[in-house]
Amino acid sequence: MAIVSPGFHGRRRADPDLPPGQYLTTDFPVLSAGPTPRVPADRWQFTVTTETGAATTWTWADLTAMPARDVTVDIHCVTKWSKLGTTWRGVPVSAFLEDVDTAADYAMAHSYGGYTTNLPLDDLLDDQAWVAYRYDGDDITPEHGGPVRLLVPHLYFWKSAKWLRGLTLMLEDSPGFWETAGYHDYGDPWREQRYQGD
Ligand SMILES: Nc1nc2c(c(=O)[nH]1)N[C@H]1C(S)=C(S)[C@@H](COP(=O)(O)O)O[C@H]1N2
Ligand SMILES: [Mo]
Repeated sequence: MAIVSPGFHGRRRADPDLPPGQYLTTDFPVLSAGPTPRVPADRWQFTVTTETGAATTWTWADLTAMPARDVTVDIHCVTKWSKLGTTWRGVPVSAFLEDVDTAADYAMAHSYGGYTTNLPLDDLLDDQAWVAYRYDGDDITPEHGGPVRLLVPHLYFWKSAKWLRGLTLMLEDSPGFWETAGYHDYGDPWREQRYQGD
């Protein structure tokens, strides 16, 4: 006699907060392509460079004196874990672009250690992206990108560059570290844009 529990019958209803192909995790996995750079906050610098080479630099003291936001966001890694309701403090990326004269449509985020990732500039504006320096009420640990990481939660989490050190503004899109290896240039988890061509 076959016993079929009604609870396991048919397709399970998907969690509406979970993009296609993702599963929930409650821990916080560390994903780093190389060794963890140790950057003391008092030596951290962040430079925005335009397509003409004009550069503006902020220090940790500058960053932490700027108006910050506390945000609660869901994050989605392309290796299929998602973590819901993560809490961060950061300065909106827009604040660093206000006085910058640019015609660029794209940006390359650069990290201490050499990691890069490309994004459309529009995806860094408004309430979509932060230069983050607190996680869950504490300093961001080095493993998770401290002292400062980019936070762009509406795209796959590889776009959220850890150990952020700069943004280079670009007239044309150009692939970063994972994008050169075949990952998607945009990376929208809701459209499951994992690889080039998705
Ligand atoms: N500098 C740098 N940033 C990075 C990475 C990296 O290897 N180096 N990995 C990316 C990937 S693939 C993911 S999923 C997240 C992981 O962040 P976490 O280690 O805090 O979970 O960081 C992203 N940012
Ligand atoms: Mo990832």
